[in-house]
Amino acid sequence: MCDDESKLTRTKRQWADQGKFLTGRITRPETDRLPPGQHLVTNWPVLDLGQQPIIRPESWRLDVKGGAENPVSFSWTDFLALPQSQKLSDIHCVTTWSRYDNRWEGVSTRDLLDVVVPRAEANFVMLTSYDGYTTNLPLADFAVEDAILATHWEGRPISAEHGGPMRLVVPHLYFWKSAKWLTRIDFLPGDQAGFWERNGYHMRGDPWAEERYSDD
Ligand SMILES: Nc1nc2c(c(=O)[nH]1)N[C@H]1C(S)=C(S)[C@@H](COP(=O)(O)O)O[C@H]1N2
Ligand SMILES: [Mo]
Repeated sequence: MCDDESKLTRTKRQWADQGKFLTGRITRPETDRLPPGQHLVTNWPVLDLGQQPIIRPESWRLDVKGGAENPVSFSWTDFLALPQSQKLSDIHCVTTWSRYDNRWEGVSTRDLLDVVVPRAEANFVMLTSYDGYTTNLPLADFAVEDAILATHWEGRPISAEHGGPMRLVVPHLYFWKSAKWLTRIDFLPGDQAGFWERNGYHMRGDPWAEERYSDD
């Protein structure tokens, strides 16, 4: 236990030294809330590859595998036993819609990282979902304060079409990085392209910099 804690503290200090937790959270004036090229919607469109898996809680798993000091395969019960958080954030989809003030509940990515502890050499994350979807992002972006492995939206369980029972939400990147039906997380030393990233989309996807396509 002592050993684990010193390892965790060491990892966190390394992240702090590298500025890993400093990049995502940006305070903006209300008038500057909509990123360039976006328009506001009040509905919540559904976008995916067209195959929406239905996962029963008994068979659901979240496997945190590659690049973790403490690899864990979470059952639904294990996952609900992690510390629970609430976040309020805006959605920015690369197809140009944005939706303000979404209230999420679930497990913050930081609380997950505290348990699994990425290895010191981990700098990127690969996410894999039940529909075969993959997407990649820097560990620093995955680890921002308002990123959440969400089970609830506006006080209700997230519907199957929006990625229930659990989806990632990383609000400061385009929404394609927010994997629905997430089932596997791998930490990698180098960046690897996920599904849309192999199909012409940007490796990072910052809406404020309009990082839409790979040649931007
Ligand atoms: N598993 C999975 N996650 C996914 C996708 C997908 O096809 N499969 N599509 C992405 C894209 S392109 C967007 S815009 C958002 C859409 O989420 P929503 O349908 O809840 O609006 O999910 C992202 N996460
Ligand atoms: Mo999207």
